[in-house]
Amino acid sequence: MESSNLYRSSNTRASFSGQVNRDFTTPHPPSAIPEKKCFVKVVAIGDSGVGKTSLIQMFEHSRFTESFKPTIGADFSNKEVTIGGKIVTLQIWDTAGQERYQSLGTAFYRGADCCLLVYDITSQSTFENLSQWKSSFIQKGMIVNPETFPFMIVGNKLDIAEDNRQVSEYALQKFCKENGEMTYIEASALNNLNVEKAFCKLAEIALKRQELMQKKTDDYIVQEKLRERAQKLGRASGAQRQNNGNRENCQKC
Ligand SMILES: Nc1nc2c(ncn2[C@@H]2O[C@H](COP(=O)(O)OP(=O)(O)O)[C@@H](O)[C@H]2O)c(=O)[nH]1
Ligand SMILES: [Mg+2]
Repeated sequence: MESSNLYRSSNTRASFSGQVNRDFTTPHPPSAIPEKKCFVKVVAIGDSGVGKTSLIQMFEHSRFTESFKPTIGADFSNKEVTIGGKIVTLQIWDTAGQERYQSLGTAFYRGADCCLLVYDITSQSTFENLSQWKSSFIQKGMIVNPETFPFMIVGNKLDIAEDNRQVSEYALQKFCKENGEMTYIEASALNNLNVEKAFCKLAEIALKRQELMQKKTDDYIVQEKLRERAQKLGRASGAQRQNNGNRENCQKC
């Protein structure tokens, strides 16, 4: 069992699978997020069957189900965690890996603060598809500054890796290095190994990025205000000079 500084409060759930033409698609559009938000939208993606739902279920409810029920469309739920002394609401989106739902990606990915890219350690193809998942996420989610966007690669099913491993740790490290030093972890939803660590680490990185972006916006606003003020002062002293000139001319005549 992992040590835990987490606690759960409200757990909200919703599922979507049909046409995306309602308001739910952006539960927290960036414009609606308060400045000092402690809110992180996490989107879990990856091939069908890699264990996305299982990882989320284990993280949220500490339970594991053997049977495989494919996720339909997408599903989100909220969980509160404590990170660095702050209470943070994680809104976790569990998406379907099947082709037929991929057109819905745009709606589910938008407004994401971070992304959990999941593959199955015992299936090489699920690992090879990560690049595709990542670029599709960046494109459909209209991710700004994708080079600094927090991705966490999770190699799931570590419990059966000993006999069935198809993806080496070296390959995982190499992939992450080549893709902008992405964070990675091997985990097991079944054994609850590194599950909490994966979500909390990712949320921590996402929060840091949010703070940095907020600081950049604050600095920009301050710079703009200073520039405006300098312009006003410049205009005022220009007008003053003009007035003085006019007065001198008057005195002469
Ligand atoms: N051995 C093992 N099986 C897992 C693990 N995680 C998920 N599974 C199984 O893999 C199948 C697919 O899991 P699911 O979470 O539905 O995958 P998803 O399609 O990515 O959401 C299910 O039968 C799970 O019981 C794991 O860590 N270890
Ligand atoms: Mg699923």
